[in-house]
Amino acid sequence: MKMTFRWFGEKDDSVTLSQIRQIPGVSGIVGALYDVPVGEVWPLDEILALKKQANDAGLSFEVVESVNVHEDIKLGAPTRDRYIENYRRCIRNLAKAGVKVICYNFMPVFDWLRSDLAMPLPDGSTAMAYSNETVKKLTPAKLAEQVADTSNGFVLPGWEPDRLAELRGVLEQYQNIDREKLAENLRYFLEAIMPVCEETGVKMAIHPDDPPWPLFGLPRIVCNGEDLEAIVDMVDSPCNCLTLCSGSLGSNPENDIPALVRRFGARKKIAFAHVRNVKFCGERSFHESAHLSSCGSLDLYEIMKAYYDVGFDGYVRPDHGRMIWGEKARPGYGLYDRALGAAYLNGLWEAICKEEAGRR
Ligand SMILES: [Mn+2]
Repeated sequence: MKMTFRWFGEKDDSVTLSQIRQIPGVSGIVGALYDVPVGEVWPLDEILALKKQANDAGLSFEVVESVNVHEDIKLGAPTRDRYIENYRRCIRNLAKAGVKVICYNFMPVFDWLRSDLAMPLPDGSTAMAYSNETVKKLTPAKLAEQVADTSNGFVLPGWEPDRLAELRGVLEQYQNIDREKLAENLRYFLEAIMPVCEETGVKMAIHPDDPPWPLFGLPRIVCNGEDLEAIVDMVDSPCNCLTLCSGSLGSNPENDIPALVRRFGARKKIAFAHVRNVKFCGERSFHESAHLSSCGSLDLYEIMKAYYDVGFDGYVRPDHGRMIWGEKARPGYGLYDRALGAAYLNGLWEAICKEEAGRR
């Protein structure tokens, strides 16, 4: 298990590389080039500069989150081949810089979605939350506005202004896209990029839909075990893998996360593990919590035990944290609570390893 930490770059993150370097057990960053427009090729020199920054700080850079998939690819538009070719070139450039895993998602229009970016918790911290009642009353445009207003001044990935400016047009384009069509477009994309992945050894790791249910009538195809199975079986390649995000999938109580880890870990399909906790608070409603099992609805010990049992040796990172100790940071991505999360996951892992070693 290689513990990593997401970093948004020098210009756009309140957290520094030297702070990340001091979190015990964290050996690398998960990064991206955030100023390259979706659909364009990431320049090799810029990727190498990011890698050098990380390496100079004593951290590796082997995981990218995310290379976003252009909307035309998801829509299956006639222009998709140009964007797919760019994606292939991007994979090659990332491979040249030593990147091993690319996290991506295939969510129409909206990346992750929350109704509240700073819900107060009883201990005085705040966390991101999703209330079905609230979202039902909002239009996509209203929700986008609300996210922009409450993001502490950061532009959140998936919620870039240029993307939101085209919101209405894009939503209309999806009117003829159902689940089957969207899945077919994913298959087309994967078939086109897998040869490059196999040649370069780069694994594509799809992130589950967040939250894992349909929104505003848009189709969703990465919501549960059945969906994940359909995707890994869609194109048979060792590079067609998953980012198993416990918090995203775990927002639906019907998703048994340890069982999913065992099911796909045994097939070596989990390239990247996002591990965090959520607390259920009603039908399709939840808030994010501290990583500890006792703070949320998921059993993090059972999740880490499942990773151990399948011999997981991929990349892991603590996922969203709460905002604590007065920190002002990108919602979900402050330093303190994620560092506590990493320490906790490392603690669970050490205990599981020693317990199992004693058994043998
Ligand atoms: Mn995640």
